[in-house]
Amino acid sequence: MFTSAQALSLFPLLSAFIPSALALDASAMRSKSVYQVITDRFARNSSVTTTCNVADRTYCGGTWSAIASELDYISGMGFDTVWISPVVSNIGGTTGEGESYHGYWTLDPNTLNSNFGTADELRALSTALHNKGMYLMVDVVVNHVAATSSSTFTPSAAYGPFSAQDDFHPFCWITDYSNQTMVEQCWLGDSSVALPDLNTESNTVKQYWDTWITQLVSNYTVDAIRIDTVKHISQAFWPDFVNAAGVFNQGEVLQGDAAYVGPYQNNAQVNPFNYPVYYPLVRAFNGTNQNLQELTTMVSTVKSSFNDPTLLGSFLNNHDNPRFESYVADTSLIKNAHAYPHVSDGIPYVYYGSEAGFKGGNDPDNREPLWTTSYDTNSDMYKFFASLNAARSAAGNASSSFYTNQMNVSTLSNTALLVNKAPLISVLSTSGSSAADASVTVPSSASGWASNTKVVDAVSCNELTTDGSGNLAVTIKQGLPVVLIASSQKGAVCANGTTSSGSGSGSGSSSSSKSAGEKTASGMGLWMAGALSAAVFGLQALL
Ligand code: ABC
Ligand code: CA
Repeated sequence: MFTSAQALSLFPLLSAFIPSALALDASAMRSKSVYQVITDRFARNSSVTTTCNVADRTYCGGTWSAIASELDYISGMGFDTVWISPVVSNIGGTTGEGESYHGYWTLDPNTLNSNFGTADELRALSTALHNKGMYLMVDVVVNHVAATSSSTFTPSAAYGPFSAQDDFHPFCWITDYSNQTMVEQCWLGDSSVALPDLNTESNTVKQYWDTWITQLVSNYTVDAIRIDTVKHISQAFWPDFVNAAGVFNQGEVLQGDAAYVGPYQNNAQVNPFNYPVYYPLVRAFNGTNQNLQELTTMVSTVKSSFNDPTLLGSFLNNHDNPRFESYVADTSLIKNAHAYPHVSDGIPYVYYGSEAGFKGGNDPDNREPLWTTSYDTNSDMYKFFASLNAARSAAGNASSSFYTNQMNVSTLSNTALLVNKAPLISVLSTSGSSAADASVTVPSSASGWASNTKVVDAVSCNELTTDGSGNLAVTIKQGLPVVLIASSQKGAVCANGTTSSGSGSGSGSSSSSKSAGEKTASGMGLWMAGALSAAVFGLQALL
């Protein structure tokens, strides 16, 4: 079986007309592993040398074309999908909260943010990713635009399509997050930067956005979208929007209560980030010997609250929360916490800089420039993420149901968590790096392993063998995570050696696996139909 890129290279003429992308649907997305960047902070042209002070909240010079130049750095850790900041033009100048460098302060959704590059450069990033068998995820904001003051804000042509008073909900601040009508119809922001709330119940606004997302995806060959502020728009808005997008969506419903977040997946066709697990996950590893009960209970709650927990976005860090590393310095606790999203249900997301040991706290401190690290591919954490991605891909290759089967999570001791997502079985520890060696047993009843089965730990690359009953004795050393898979996968997870977390084997491995639902031949047909109809009807590009 050859890849789309290879297929297209056989037909150079065709490939000139058909985007080489294989847009991601839900089933294809399950096998993906996402690296999140802040476009302004991930990479910039080397000719720009100004200092980037995060506290200033100003543009630091990151661009789409500079991201395209660092794709090997990302794929070298085994990530195959890149989530970039919102791409549309934002309010200019400075505010009480600095500049719009993060991209969430929309001015005109019909034009691009020129700080990040041109339309051709965005397309070139998309193409560069696809040529490497990688995927582009774009962040989209449809809840609001931005203004420097709530009282002086007036809809005008500057806001592109949103120039009428009726396009907006009347001004009021969101002051009570338990009042859902207020959450949906009042404004986010504050006296420095107001986020005028769009009247997404209006047919004009709704239809604009549906057309906009179809064209954005098509114009830039976007493979998946991250949707901002999902809970600030009524659930009824979303099904048409996500269908118009036609690609996988991961949505931000910033709430820790699974009962609140669940309906967005179950009714509104949005796949939320797993904020319900995020908070207990941070607390579980926030210091040694934390109680693990809250996390195991939440895993059960999530299972009963969501139609499909395997499509949730699993993360430890992102651009809105203090980095985990700002709470915890112990490298073993950090590794265990980072392992969780990779070895559990859902699509793993890693926020840029986690591999570089960044430890910024609250926004804006958690948005450090990455160029100061010289894109070091030899750091312990860089290699650790490569091992995690390799283990996850190996499990997906070993079992067709790996991504869709739901895990079981339980405790093996007060400090050891068993994450059982066969054929990947992990023991995560809260004991910290200075703890004495500790032994736990993974029972055959949980793992399903037969007697005398050889397994390998993708982190240490040590091999272990089950006993005559199929039970496995695991020694936790220095509080490090243990990520186990059948030894037949050793070549995939520990290609270069037998010791250390740095197997360095993750390069490109996860992008090589294609799951059953991936749009291959038929997807190409769709793209061809799209290209033809665009040519025939002269489809007007909004962007
Ligand atoms: C700016 C400054 C910040 C300053 C802030 C007030 O203003 O930079 O330093 O603190 C963008 C920028 C930000 C900017 C904001 C506002 O715009 O990135 O730098 O902050 O101008 C999304 C994006 C986010 C983006 C926006 C706006 C939305 O991911 O990057 O911000 O487009 C709410 C929204 C959520 C939003 C988030 C920032 O604010 O719902 O969509 N994120 C509670 C509420 C949440 C609320 C959260 C805010 O507080 O329920 O709705 O998020 O802190 C749990 C509970 C949760 C609770 C948390 C705190 O605790 O279960 O409900 O969340 O236990
Ligand atoms: Ca709203």
